Formats: sequence, structure tokens, C-alpha cells
Amino acid sequence: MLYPRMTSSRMVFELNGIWDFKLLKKKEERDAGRRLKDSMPMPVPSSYNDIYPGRDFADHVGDMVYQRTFTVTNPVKQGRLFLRFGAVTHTAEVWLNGELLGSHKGGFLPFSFEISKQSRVGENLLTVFVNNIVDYTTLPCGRVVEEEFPGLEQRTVNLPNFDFYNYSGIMRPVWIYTTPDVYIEDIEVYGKMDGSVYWKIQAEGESADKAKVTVRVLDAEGRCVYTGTGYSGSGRVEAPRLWDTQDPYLYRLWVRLQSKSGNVDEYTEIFGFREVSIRDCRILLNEKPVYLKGFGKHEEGGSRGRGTDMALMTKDLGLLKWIGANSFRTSHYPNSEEMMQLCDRMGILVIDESPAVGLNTGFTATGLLGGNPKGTWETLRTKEHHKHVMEEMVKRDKNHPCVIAWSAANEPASQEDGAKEYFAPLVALTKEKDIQKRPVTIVTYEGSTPKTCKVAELCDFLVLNRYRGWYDTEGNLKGAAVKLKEELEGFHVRCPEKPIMLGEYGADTIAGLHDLNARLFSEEYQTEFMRAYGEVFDSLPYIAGEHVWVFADFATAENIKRVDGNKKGIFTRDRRPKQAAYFLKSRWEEIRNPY
Ligand code: GCB
Repeated sequence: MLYPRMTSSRMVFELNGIWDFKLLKKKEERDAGRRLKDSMPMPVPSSYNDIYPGRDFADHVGDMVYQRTFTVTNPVKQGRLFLRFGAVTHTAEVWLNGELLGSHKGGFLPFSFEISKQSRVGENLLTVFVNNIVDYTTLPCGRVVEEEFPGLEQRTVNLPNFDFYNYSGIMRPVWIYTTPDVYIEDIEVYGKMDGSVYWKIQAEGESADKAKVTVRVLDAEGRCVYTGTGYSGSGRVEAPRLWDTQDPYLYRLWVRLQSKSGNVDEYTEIFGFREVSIRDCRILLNEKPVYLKGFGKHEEGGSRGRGTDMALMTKDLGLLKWIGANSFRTSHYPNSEEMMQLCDRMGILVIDESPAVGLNTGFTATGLLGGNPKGTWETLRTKEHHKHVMEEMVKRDKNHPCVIAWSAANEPASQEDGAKEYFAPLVALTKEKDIQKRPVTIVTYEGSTPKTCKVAELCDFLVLNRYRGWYDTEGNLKGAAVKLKEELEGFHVRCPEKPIMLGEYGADTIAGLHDLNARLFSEEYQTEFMRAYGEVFDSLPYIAGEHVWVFADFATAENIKRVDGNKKGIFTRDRRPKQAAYFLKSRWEEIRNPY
């Protein structure tokens, strides 16, 4: 799936801005062909939730509608016209001029519709129905509960099986773009360390298979360093400048498709020459060990919730550099395409995580919302959708040099019977779809021990989330360190060749709360917590990385284990450093490898 880019053969128009918006009641009548009545202005892209006051507004469960008009001019109607959404959370049903274009399930990946037939020169009416429910069929997972109290109206409550706030709406950019009749639908490109470059082009349109394809590899200055032909092929660039965290040098693959009838489509895809591999408990970038330093990170902040915010994402990556980190995990959903592009450019390594969080009907991060007595894998109905999402994620992100690994899920019930059978086909599919064969992992929690975990062997490297010293052994960091080390040793004995890293460890910390005795919730406790974990990592040679939970404080569902959100951030929600930021900065600036 190509990002909408202006080229010599394509026009791109953003449909971002203020749309009309309305929350819908359960059985409220819908008419996609008419202008909405009683609508309110709503910015796109943005989560809708925090834009207006009111708990019922923010926590609305179910459907909502977005609408706007846009004008199509004669020249735009010459070729094909597409409508593309960066992401709509969680399901979208899209109508144009009263005609249904289609729907999409999954709130964090792009989708598009061809609208050549349904659009007309002049004004067009675009209507999008959005549903924000998470249940046992969606990723992420949740539960819908009908609450009844005598004398009160029945109330539908959506309990997420995860702690982050269930932000929703049209959260990423919307575009229309043109292509010629025969057009490039997808490009796959992989540059290896020795300069070999592989490409595969997918084209659509009449006799697309008979079109002529020319490719050129361009360096950062735009010089052509290789020319080839054909829908797929390989070539070689002499002494390529490799992409890494210190020198994130990018090349471009320029593709030209000329159809039999003479129409030409052009597109330029960005990529880098670099290789990721795993050997002897190490993750290797360009054959050199890379110790991952960084965070689990949510894509959110301020009033737009999870809405695309270029200033915030650039600032976040600037802070990652400042603190000496080299990587993060897109916990717990694929981040925006713009974020991936920035990571390519700034040399940040990404573990690209699917939105499969909450696949555990007996447990959640808050300990409050799980509670299904039946087994997870008999209860959930996510399997087919999960496959689809993994495919969509690989399709979208495959060419990014920043993506060094895929995470199929966060904290599933990996200790329950059925976990292996659920995940084995997903891991295989992910590998099959990725020509780079990047490492795949499943991030596991402390309920899944070295003895009980059913998925460790499926993973190329182990990513463990541990909260010893917080959710248990709280206040006793020496005890926590003993427990942590024991578990890490246990996993190493079980999988002696695999790199092991921490995917999450952290302590809720109220910015500005200080305590001479480093008590829970104080800035001192968070710093001591980081120090204690760091000492354990330093004592174990097979540890391949440390991702702290979490980069910044973030909004959560309301519950008694969260005071105004999750406060495990090393930065506050408005990105001010807590004391532990300075500890991590000095630790990470020193640490073990050139990256
Ligand atoms: C976890 C989850 C993460 C939570 C975190 C916490 O294990 O993966 O989503 O936010 O714990 O703070 O409890």
C-alpha cells in the first residue's frame, strides 16, 4: 500500500480540516445521502473524545458519523480517483454521494477505495460512519457490558482489555489522489549490505501485466546509481552507504510504469540498505550487535488524543535522541505512516507492534477488567482478523529501514493451552509476507513464566514485560531484582540462543513528588527502580535490550489503579522530563555499543 505522494503522474489532495460530526444513538436513523442536521465541528485528523467537554461525550459507546463535502475539478477526473484513510478507529463504513463504497475493520492501518465512478465533477458528499466498540472479535479486545440499575435507563459500557484510553474517530489524515488508468499499486524494495537490491512491483488496470517497468535507485542527492527493468528483479549498487542509527542514509527507488496504451505512472519509494539478523543471543544491525535502548511508547498527547500530530511526533523523536535511546516499540498498535517515515529519517529502530493487545480474558494491566472464567483461546474470535491485520501491517511497513522486527501481540494469554496453535500460523504468515524475513516476537507478561509460556520457541527473540517492584514486591527493589534475575535466567536456560530483552518495566511516578526514602510514586523511586533493573541487565550477557515502560504519561480508562492516567512515563504527558530521565540519559549514553 503506497503512501499518497505527488509525482509527475499523480495529484494528491488532503481532506483534513474541520468536518461535521455527530454521535449516534443506538437505533438512530442514518441517511448517508443528506447533509447532517445538528452536527458539530470536528477536526480531522484527531480523536474525537477530548474535543468537547462531557463524560457522556468522551465515553460514548457505539456509532458516530463524520461528514464533509469536497470539490472535484475536470482535470482531476481525467484518470482514476481514490479516497484514502490513514486510519479510522475501530471500524469505518464509507459512503460517497449516497453510495456505499465499503467498510474497514481495524483502527490503526490505512485503507482506500477507488471513487472514479462514484465521484462527480463539482461538489461531492462524503459520509463516514465510525464505530468504536472493542469486543472479543476486534483488535484490541474488550467487552461490552449492559449495566442496569433500578429506576435508571440501561447503560452500555465498553470495558477495554487494556489500560490506554479507547480514543477513536478519524485519527489519521484523509486524502484523495489520482492515478493514470494503469497504475502502480504497490512496491516492495529491499537493499542489502552488499549492495544488492530487490524489487517487486504490483500494477493494476487493463493489461497491467503487459506494461513496461523501469526502476532507478537514486541516492540522497538524487543521483542515479542503478537502473533496471521488469516487474520484479534484482541488481546491485556499488558500495552503498548503509542505513543505521548514526547515519540513517536513505535511497529512493524511482519506478516508471508505461502501459501498452502509452499511459505512464511514476512513484518514488524510500528505502535504505541495511540488514537485521539474530545470532548468539544478539540482535545484529548490519552484522554488528545492537543493544536496544528505549521505550514502549504510545502515540498520544494533548487534546487530539491519538490524532496525527507532526509537531508532537518530531518532538518525541528529538527527546528519544536526547536521552540516548535508539529504539521504541509501537505499543500497542502500528503508529502512523508519518511516524515511520520520521524514524527512517532520524535513525530510530522500531519494533512494529500489531494492535493485538488484550488477548487475555483473565488478565489486564489494571487487574480490573478481565475476568472471564473460560479459557482465552476458546473465547476470543479474533484469529482470522488477526491474520488480516498482520498482513496489512507488513504490507504497509515492509520497506521502512527503521522497522527491525514485528510484534504479533502484547501480553496475550501465552501460558494457556491453545496459545501456540493460535500464534504459530500468525508468525509463519508474517515471515511469509516479509521478503526481509525480519524477526518476529510476541511480547509476554509475568503470568507466562519460563515453565508455563507456550510461545517462546515461536519467537526469534524474547520480549518480556515485568513489573517486579511495582505490581508485586512493591517498595522492595532488592527482592524485585532477585525475582527478575531468576526469571530471565529461566528463559535463557529454556532458549539459550535467543536474545532476551525487557519490553516493559516501570513504576507510576507523580512528577514533582519527592521522597528522601524513595517511596512508591516518588521521582526517586522511579530512578532507583531503573537503577535496580539496569544492574540486573548488566549482569546478564544475553540481555539484548531494555525498553522502559513508558516514554510519556498517557490517558487511560478510568479506574482506581490509575490517577489521571498512567504515570509510568519518563516524561510527563506534556513531555517534561522526570528525574529518572537524567539517570537513563547518563546510563544510555554510556552503554555497550556504538548505536
Ligand atoms: C502492561 C501493559 C501496558 C500497561 C502497563 C502498566 O503490562 O502492557 O499496556 O500500561 O502494563 O502500566 O500497567
